[in-house]
Amino acid sequence: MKFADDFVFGTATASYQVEGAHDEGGRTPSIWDTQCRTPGKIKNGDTGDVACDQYHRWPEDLEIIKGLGLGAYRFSISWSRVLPQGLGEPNPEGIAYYRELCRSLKQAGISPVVTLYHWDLPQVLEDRGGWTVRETAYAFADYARLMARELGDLVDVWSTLNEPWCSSYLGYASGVHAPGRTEPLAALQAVHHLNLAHGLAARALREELGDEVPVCLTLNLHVTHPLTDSAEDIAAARKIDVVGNEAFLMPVMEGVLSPELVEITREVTDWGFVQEGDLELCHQVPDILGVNYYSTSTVKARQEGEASTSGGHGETGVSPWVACDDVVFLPPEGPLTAMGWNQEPDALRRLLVQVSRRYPGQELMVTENGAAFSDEVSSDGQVHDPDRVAYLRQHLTAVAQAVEEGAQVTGYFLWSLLDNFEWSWGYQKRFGMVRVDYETLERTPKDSAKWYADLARSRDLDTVGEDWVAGA
Ligand code: PNW
Repeated sequence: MKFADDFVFGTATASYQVEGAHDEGGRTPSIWDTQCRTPGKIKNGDTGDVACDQYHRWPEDLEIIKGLGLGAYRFSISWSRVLPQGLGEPNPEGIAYYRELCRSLKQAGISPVVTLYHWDLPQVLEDRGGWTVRETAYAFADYARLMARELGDLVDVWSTLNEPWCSSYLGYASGVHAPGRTEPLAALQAVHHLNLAHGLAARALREELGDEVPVCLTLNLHVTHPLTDSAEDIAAARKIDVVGNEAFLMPVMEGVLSPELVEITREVTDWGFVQEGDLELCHQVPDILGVNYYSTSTVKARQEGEASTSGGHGETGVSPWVACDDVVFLPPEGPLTAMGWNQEPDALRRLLVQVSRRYPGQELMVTENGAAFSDEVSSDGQVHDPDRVAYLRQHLTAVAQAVEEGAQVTGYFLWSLLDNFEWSWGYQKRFGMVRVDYETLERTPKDSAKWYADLARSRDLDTVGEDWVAGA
């Protein structure tokens, strides 16, 4: 099985997870700086203050990406680094940093794929209501326009939002993510204002850059199985599909607020905060729909007297699944990754094919896929991570099969380039194909990096990396 010559093999990171330099170069705090300073929110009290120090060490990281022969680097811009007040006066030092990074990537033949929002909202904007207020969506569009003007000549793909599901439901319903609020109504307001933010920003990018430069939106589409084929269990799975996926897909792809979503959430809100004309504004079909995929869930209808579950997404005890108390998430079945997530590669194939059938002609990219495992440095100084190699092989096979079945998937971005700050888990979970020693910040490519480089070179899943298979 071979990938086409123009299929993009890339890798991804996000500003707060790798940059560090939290108080340098004019950057102001984001909601994640605040979250990390709130006791009990992050394992081990970890913060992104230093992270992988990519702010200073990016030339080394660029060399690594180049050495692996990858075609694209997906990274995100720290909003509060370029606009310290969230809006208004830009910070030239912050802009210069990203210009230099993009320019150097291009010079090295690596496409910059830029995400404008990977969860690090300027704290000043959260203080004014964050994603619960529509002003934040307008501020985001202004920020997008500024970036288009400043970096437009250097960026190959513009992605508006990364996983608005996480920003809204983990940020405002379960509180596992910043800003750590646990208010169902706020979460649904955030859903709408994030959709609006995508729409307004996509329009601004298109106005500034024309239709040639692709605009992307990245969603973590949830694959949810009903435990049995009973009508109740099927309805439970559909509920998760609506609250998790339709909440974003329908406004952005179709210009519609899902009637099922309105029905499910009617005890929380009448959606009166959706103003006349908003859905038209949300309706900016991305040139590329980015799909982030890691694992799947199985659910069933809750029986009377049965406890509800949090849906496996954190430990505040409050579920991110607004208005889904009657849905029970089953414990995932092994082999699990270090996150406790199950592995179901074929679900990625089905998901890509399904999305393609629903939106014929839609270009897709897998903007994130990967896994955390408990990698150790072995006595030879190398990091042998056969579990990750197997995970990648299986999931890339699923992508190739989806392409064979007609899905228009044009790229794959391995999450992540580096071990990095894994949000509420801190540095405990390692997703990198390159190991980071958090004492010395030294980078060591794992076996998986060598395997991935091999694939990017040969494009052939049948012959890739036999040397890197465990024990071979
Ligand atoms: C994604 N969930 O996060 C993010 O885009 C990355 O920043 C992150 O490091 C990576 O996946 C690994 O976790 C997710 O609870 C976090 O369903 C949580 C969920 C999904 C994705």
